[in-house]
Amino acid sequence: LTIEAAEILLVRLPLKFRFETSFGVQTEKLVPLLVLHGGGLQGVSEGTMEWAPMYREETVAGGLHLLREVFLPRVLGKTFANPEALNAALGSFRGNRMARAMVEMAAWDLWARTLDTPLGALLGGHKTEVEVGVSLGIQPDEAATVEMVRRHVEQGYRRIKLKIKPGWDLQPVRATREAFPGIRLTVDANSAYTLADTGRLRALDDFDLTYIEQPLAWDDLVDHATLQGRVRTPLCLDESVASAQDARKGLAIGAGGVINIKVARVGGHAEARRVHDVAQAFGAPVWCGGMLESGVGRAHNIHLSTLPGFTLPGDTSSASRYWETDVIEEPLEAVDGLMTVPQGPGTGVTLNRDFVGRVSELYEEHRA
Ligand code: OSB
Ligand code: MG
Repeated sequence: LTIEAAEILLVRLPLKFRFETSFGVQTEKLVPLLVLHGGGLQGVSEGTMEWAPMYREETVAGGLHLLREVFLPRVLGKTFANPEALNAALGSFRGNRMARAMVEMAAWDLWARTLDTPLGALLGGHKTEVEVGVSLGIQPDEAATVEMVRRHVEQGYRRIKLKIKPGWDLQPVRATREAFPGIRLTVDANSAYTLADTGRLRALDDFDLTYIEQPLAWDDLVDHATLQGRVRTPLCLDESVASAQDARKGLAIGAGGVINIKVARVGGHAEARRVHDVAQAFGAPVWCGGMLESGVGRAHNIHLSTLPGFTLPGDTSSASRYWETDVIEEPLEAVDGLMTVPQGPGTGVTLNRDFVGRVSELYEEHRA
């Protein structure tokens, strides 16, 4: 695995829907892309940090700085035994896992292409299709929520996740549960509550939710354990699991019963697999989360989801829900809630150079 050159691109994609969460409203996605070149092949990854530190602490600008000044200089012109050896070259740096994951994930794609193997198979996955659900943003009222849910239930999505925030939680959940008594339903608060809201969160126990995702602070495990002692519904950890060690600590103290694994949030595929393995040891189901990825990140997510512990439907819904034009050539479309794993080596998808070249706000080539 020799890294001969790297390209950084930055694409701004308009979202087809207004996506409101407890931390804000998104109408477009700023997508940094990294291409690593070696042996006549290329590996591609996507940064999933937001433009501002709204989800976790990382930002697009911070990630680009780290790529240019810190991470790429340590891998360019070098040869590594495999992607884990490459990641070890970045191992002494703290945090900033989404930025590091850009290098690690592109290296996995490149390595899998070098070995002429699909990425999922290389990670140890066997599935040829993965179950997916949708994450639906906060709507103006109950009627709009139910209508939105209906459209996606009709498309066959295997799980509906509603974004909630203080003041907009029991209402959409009650309306949705009444309209669709049998669906797999979850909520995601993106850290909008505190233990002072325990009563309101406990009231969600009446609606047969599969889990309540990240109700408390983004950097907390301890309060989640206290809350889990007071609600029946399993808590699902998203923001507050940045590593396999976090997963171990969280599950050991009972901070939740489910983990949302986002490959970039934990620093790449190898760490994501370690989180998966820790969860399996605790008997905790995991699923693959999403960050409104373009086709590049979406394809990585699909491959990760082929690992056996991913027993709950993920967030990797059809790319056409999000974008008029994607940055890859292949469509990534779920049919009846099943996403087919792209065939071919690596992620199995190809950058649409034409489109990306036309819209990219940034183009840099880096060499040793
Ligand atoms: O918490 O899972 C989250 C999007 C951006 C930031 C955080 C989250 C999300 C989603 C969207 O829920 C999932 C998707 O459709 O990609
Ligand atoms: Mg979440």
